[in-house]
Amino acid sequence: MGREKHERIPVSLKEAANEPLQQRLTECRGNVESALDRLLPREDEPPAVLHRAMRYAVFAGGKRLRPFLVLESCRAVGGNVELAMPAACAVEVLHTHSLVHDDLPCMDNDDLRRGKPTCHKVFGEGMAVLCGDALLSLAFEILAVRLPETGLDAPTALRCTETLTQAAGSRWLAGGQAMDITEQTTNYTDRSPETVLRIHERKTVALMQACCAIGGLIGRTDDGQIRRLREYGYWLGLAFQITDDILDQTGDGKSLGKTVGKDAQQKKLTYPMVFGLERSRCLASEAAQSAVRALDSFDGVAELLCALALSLPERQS
Ligand code: GRG
Repeated sequence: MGREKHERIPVSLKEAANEPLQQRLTECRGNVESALDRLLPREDEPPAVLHRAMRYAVFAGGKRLRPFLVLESCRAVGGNVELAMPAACAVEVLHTHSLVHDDLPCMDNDDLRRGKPTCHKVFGEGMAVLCGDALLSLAFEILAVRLPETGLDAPTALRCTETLTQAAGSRWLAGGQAMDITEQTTNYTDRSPETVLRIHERKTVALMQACCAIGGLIGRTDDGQIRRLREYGYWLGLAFQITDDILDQTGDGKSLGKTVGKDAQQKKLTYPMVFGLERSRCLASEAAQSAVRALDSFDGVAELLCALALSLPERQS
């Protein structure tokens, strides 16, 4: 009502859309980091070393893409973005948990994350395991306690919690990591497109879909819109992870803030391994365009979500 119908962003105009996108991403990062600062235990609260580790991992940097998806999905359905801030923080805290555990010697054994030494390199392995555990627990505490405090109704807050719980569990995020590890130990005997897709859907896509759905839920939209946001999240997450695979081969470690070339070294099943680099680039771009198409019926109010999707295959960090 009273909102002009905007043209959908044509792919060729994606650069033009980048400035507002960059502005909103910067604004989102600032707001989310201030909110995270209020939600995380203080560094001097005992046990101080654990709280220092949690803050180190959360504030080491990071694009804050998942909170952006929560907030922008809420905005796109006309919701009150302020009500979505605790959920935006919860998904970032859960994501950081997964990074801390992913970097452990028993998993990917990485020394560098977000341009800094990984949590276990600074605090030791035992403390990094506990830091990850405490972050996972904090993510759900934020949803259970802080989200209802905004005045959001209890059934909606519960649906948000259910959405994140499912996305994180053994069928999705944790399950994707399990498949990833299994592929490495079996020396990637199965190099099929179906298998790499199954892993990516779990390891990366599911959480991004959950972020979009949670934003829509807090915006109190209908099931049809939630379905469209989920579909957008699916294609966006796929474009993101295919590009991540490509950047691990072709990217610059300094911009990425992590060691490159690890996928090949650890014999990970990736898109470039299955499809080659050129085809992978096309698939990332097609996935980004499918994300935009999923939001066709939003009539321009989801411009920045579309711009984000189109920017992903070009990303360097
Ligand atoms: C959540 C119960 C539970 C278990 C987690 C360790 C683990 C199980 C999963 C690891 C999943 C993982 C690290 C997937 C990779 C996804 C990915 C490409 C992360 C990098 O995301 P960016 O680039 O990172 O958005 P920043 O640092 O910008 O936030």
